[in-house]
Amino acid sequence: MRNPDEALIVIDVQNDFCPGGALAVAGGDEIIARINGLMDDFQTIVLTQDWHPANHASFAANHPGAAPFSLTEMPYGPQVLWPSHCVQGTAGAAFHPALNTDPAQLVIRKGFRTDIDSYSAFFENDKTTATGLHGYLTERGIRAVTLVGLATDYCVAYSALDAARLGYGVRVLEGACRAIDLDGSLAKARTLTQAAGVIWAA
Ligand code: VGL
Ligand code: ZN
Repeated sequence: MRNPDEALIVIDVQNDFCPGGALAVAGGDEIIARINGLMDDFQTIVLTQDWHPANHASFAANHPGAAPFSLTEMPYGPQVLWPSHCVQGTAGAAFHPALNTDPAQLVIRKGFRTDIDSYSAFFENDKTTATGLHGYLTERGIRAVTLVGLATDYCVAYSALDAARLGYGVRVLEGACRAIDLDGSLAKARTLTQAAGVIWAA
């Protein structure tokens, strides 16, 4: 059992990020058995769920002429335009059926505001709109977080960076994550988060 001041944060283990899904991450489903096992070690477990309205600004389909995986400029900075994914209430947005959701005490939904994407479990992509997770973890006395899930180089890495900036001890278990790896995004994510003090473990 880990210390009671440590939380396991399971990022976006949803059907659309697994093989066959709308924004499938290669091998996304391979991590689920290990994540289920890790849950036995933690007393605080949080799941995040990417949860977009169909007209979400991060969807290429909502930008006429734009190709999926191209970049656009949002008021808060550059934004990748994704294939439509994790639309609220759809099967693609549901947790993968193999994920054990029973031990989780909190599900944080993110990306539900039409005009802002939200990679991080703590802040939306404008870097100021809070999801409420920091308040929850603070009230539960959590000082360190272990991050696992999908995708390593987007939602996991952005969550890790914010957690480090908020003062948590942060560990990413890379073997319990899978990456999209778009234009070197995985290497960039590793460099940025390590510079912020995030520990990458197998
Ligand atoms: C994610 C791209 C778009 C993720 C979510 O979970 O990493 N990536 N929405
Ligand atoms: Zn998304």
